[in-house]
Amino acid sequence: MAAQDSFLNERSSLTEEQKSKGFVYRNELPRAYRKRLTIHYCIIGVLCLVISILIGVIVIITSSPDQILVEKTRSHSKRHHTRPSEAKKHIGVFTEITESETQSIIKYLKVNASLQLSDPTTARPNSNFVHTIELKLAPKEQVLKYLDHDGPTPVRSAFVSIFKGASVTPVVEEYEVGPLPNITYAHLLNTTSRKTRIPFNVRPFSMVEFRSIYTDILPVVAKKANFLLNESYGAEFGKHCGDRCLKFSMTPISSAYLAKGERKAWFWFAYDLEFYTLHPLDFQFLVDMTDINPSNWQVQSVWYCSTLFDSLDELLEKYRQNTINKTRVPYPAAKEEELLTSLHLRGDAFPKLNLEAPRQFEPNGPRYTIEDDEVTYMQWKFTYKMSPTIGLQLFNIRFKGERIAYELSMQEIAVLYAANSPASSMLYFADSAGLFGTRTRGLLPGVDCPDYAHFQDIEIYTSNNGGYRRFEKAMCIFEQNNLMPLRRHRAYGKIGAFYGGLLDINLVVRIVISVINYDYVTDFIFHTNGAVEVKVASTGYLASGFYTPAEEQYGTRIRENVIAHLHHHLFHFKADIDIKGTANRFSTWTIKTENKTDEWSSAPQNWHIQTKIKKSLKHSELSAVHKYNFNHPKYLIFSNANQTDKLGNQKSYRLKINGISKMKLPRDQGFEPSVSWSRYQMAVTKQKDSEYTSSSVYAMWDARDPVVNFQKYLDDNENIVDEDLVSWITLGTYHIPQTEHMPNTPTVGGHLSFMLTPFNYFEEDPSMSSRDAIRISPKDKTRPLDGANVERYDMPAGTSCVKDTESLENMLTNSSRFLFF
Ligand SMILES: *[C@@H]1O[C@H](CO)[C@@H](O)[C@H](O)[C@H]1NC(C)=O
Ligand SMILES: *[C@@H]1O[C@H](CO)[C@@H](O)[C@H](O)[C@H]1NC(C)=O
Ligand SMILES: *[C@@H]1O[C@H](CO)[C@@H](O)[C@H](O)[C@H]1NC(C)=O
Ligand SMILES: *[C@@H]1O[C@H](CO)[C@@H](O)[C@H](O)[C@H]1NC(C)=O
Ligand SMILES: *[C@@H]1O[C@H](CO)[C@@H](O)[C@H](O)[C@H]1NC(C)=O
Ligand SMILES: *[C@@H]1O[C@H](CO)[C@@H](O)[C@H](O)[C@H]1NC(C)=O
Ligand SMILES: *[C@@H]1O[C@H](CO)[C@@H](O)[C@H](O)[C@H]1NC(C)=O
Ligand SMILES: *[C@@H]1O[C@H](CO)[C@@H](O)[C@H](O)[C@H]1NC(C)=O
Ligand SMILES: [Cu+2]
Repeated sequence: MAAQDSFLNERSSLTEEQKSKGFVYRNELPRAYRKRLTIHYCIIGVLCLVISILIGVIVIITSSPDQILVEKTRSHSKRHHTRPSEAKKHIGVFTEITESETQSIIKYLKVNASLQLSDPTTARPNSNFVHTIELKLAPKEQVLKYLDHDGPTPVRSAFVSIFKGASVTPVVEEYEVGPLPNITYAHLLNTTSRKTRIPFNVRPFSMVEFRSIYTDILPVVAKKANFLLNESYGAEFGKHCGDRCLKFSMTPISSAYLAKGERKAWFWFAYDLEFYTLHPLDFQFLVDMTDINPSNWQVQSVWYCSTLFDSLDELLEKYRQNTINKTRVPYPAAKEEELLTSLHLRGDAFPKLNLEAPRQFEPNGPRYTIEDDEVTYMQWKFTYKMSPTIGLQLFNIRFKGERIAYELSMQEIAVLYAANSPASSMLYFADSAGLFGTRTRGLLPGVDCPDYAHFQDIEIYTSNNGGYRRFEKAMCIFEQNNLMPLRRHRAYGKIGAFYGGLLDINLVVRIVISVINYDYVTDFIFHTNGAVEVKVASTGYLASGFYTPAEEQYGTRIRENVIAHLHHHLFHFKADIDIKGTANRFSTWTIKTENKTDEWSSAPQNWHIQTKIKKSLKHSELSAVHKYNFNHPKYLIFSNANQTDKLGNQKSYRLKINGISKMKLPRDQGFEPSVSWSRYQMAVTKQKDSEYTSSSVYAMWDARDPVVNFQKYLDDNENIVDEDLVSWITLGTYHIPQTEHMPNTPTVGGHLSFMLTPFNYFEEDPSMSSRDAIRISPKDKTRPLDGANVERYDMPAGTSCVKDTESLENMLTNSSRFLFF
């Protein structure tokens, strides 16, 4: 990711995609064939309608629980539609702060004259304004009492961050405001787990600050340097650039690389073409933004043509005097459609015929329900919430009525670059500064999620969006099968032939976080066997820099003047796991090697080497940190010691991590303290309400003294035996770019994931109760090749809406040879 104002702004690449889609779909079929296809589909459409009417009738006259579920679903989630905002929204313990609550909070705070609050749409950096408002989750113990034991409704309050640029000592303060809806207090949060009075120089960027960058910095630089920019690159910055324009990017500098109290950023120019992060130029300038008054911000160093100048004036003077090297790059000649950096179709188009790609559909409509923020799917139930800062959080995740996890959420996305030039080498991004809740929107039906998915709008308050706003299609929920058997067995042969199989059918909650150039697709996947999986993949554009030989070892030259730099993607997740209650323990089961004497062996060599399990209960937070070691393969097990099955197995869930990555920055050096969580592939802490998140919106700036220091959560080294435990998982990967990452990096091969999967928790696989399974048994056990019965557990035998395929019944009725031979 490269940082500039679109960190906060909507970007409009969709229209481009739609344009290119029109091109893809141009008709290449002979006219007659085209007509036939159309008619065929029309008939199918009518058939579908008839079938769904029939199903509707069946639903009404029969009353098996599953069918009632189908009926309920229909009235709740409308396909292709987001739910309208209800006037009287049900407010649960996990419900994000509502519009009317936001109004009350703002009103309450505005009454307090000492806060001098400005409206964020007109505020300046030296004003006070409310940056974010979100739910302050009630203490877990209270929430559980309320949920499980009819306890009192916990007091509802909000977590409010206020930028106080107008203070004598400018500061960001974090308040708790409550109780909602009839507010009586707004007090500074009181916790030792994070700073709640934050030095102003480590504040996250805001629309307010960007407005000043546009008015106080860029015009000054452009006015002086546009002639140089035009001579060097054939383009200019500002209003009068015509059709050859430059765009700026911004690299905020972590406090680790600055004197105490300073706030600085590198800016650099790129061609304003699709897409500008692949069109960087070698003009970078450093701005001191420490002063709260933007008119005192100063351009300091300038980097141009691989040379660092002490000031813009020095560069311009030497440039005019011709005493320095000059860059001469022609403005890209190609039409935008032909640029290798654009997302328009190009090359030898395929497929040759206008035949649609395979896709999934729901034959009988959705099989899940969404009531307020609660999703029910088969044996699963959970509540979702979209926080402006953290983004999507899932709460109270239950399987068969038992809580498996109290919270599951992403905490941070970091991208750490390496480079020679100043602006690129200072790129250390902690993306939550861009406010994840506002980065998720605009999911495209049929591409980002299946067209039959439920698309959910969200509403949140942030100053960056000028107040309480709705973001459309911010998340989607859909059921799918991933075309992989969850389980199957084909027992073949003359005796005992049978077949049993079940697809991995699951429910997906998906968001795509777009942060300038990168798009992070994050899925929460609920499988029918009681496993819940979290998966993230990145796509979108690379960030890049101007190529010089000095950049060679930091990346891949992907075009004449462009190098895409090596970078490290890191993702941090929170999984508040609860196994049969909150008193849990964590053990590692390590695979060891033993040298064993085989007493029964008659060979002269009577010993043999084999593996064995060593179970090790972890007693304290520091002893439970997981640093992957190839020599010691491990299972990570969360158990309830008091819940053993009759065989003595402790009921447990296993955490399986698929996407470990080694942090190569030394501990406590540079940016590293802001992402101290990345020291561990997994860590376990005793649950504390105050240790709510592992990162913060300040992480991009605060390395000198992190606002949230995850390491501190571990350093008190609490006992973790039979305690309420939280697991923190780091996923990551290094990217060394390649030319094929133009224009976009693919998600293919890039999925990182972890999974919570039952481990001796159930006596047998819970998916055994799935009526989506199929069993095939020979009609006559002694003659397995002479026909077999298909058992579908009363499920419909398949709606042939899209294409007539031979039914399994037909295929198997007189010969099952292909299966059992
Ligand atoms: C007003 O805000 C200040 C902090 O700026 C706080 O100390 C004071 O208690 C607030 N007054 C009321 C009535 O909430
Ligand atoms: C809040 O105040 C309103 C109006 O005064 C009152 O009707 C309502 O019951 C109060 N709500 C709570 C939760 O106290
Ligand atoms: C913070 O909370 C602690 C414990 O609840 C209390 O002793 C202390 O006085 C509080 N500090 C402030 C500044 O409110
Ligand atoms: C840049 O320079 C070219 C060539 O001198 C000139 O035609 C053009 O108008 C300049 N661009 C701007 C925006 O002034
Ligand atoms: C200009 O570039 C050349 C070739 O890269 C280099 O040898 C020379 O030192 C540079 N001159 C200045 C003034 O930087
Ligand atoms: C295993 O034990 C036997 C008998 O003590 C010994 O001779 C042999 O070297 C051992 N092998 C290894 C690999 O340690
Ligand atoms: C486990 O059960 C024993 C006996 O019922 C009880 O004393 C103990 O507190 C329980 N421990 C936990 C962690 O629940
Ligand atoms: C299966 O065999 C029966 C009896 O011989 C026959 O009537 C039927 O048409 C056959 N079905 C298929 C699909 O071949
Ligand atoms: Cu990458």
